[in-house]
Amino acid sequence: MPRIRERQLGASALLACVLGCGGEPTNLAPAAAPAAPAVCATFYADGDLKGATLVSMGVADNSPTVPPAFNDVMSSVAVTEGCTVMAYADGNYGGAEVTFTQTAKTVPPTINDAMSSYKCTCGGGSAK
Ligand SMILES: [Ca+2]
Repeated sequence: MPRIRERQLGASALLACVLGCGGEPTNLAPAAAPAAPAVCATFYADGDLKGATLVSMGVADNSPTVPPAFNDVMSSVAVTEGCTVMAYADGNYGGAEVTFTQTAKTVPPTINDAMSSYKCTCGGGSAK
């Protein structure tokens, strides 16, 4: 008889725990997926990542033109890890093209003060 009461006690204690023992919340949030980078790359008007900036947002950002104030001024670029920037000397992805897979505090002469359009992609995604 005492053993049965013991078992009943154990069962009710277990039930109480299922309903909530306190402490950790029971509704566990699913593991967060790696967030897509909000910024693909940041272009700078001057070298050493200085001067006016133009920010490329998203995992696939194509700009056939850049804002007039930023046309032919890019001199350095900060590339988000895992992202790739293709900078073009002319609009609509024309002219000399330089690809950046990492931050460049200086850029090749072919693209320095020349960028007029760009494509930026992250995570191996293909831009259209
Ligand atoms: Ca410049």
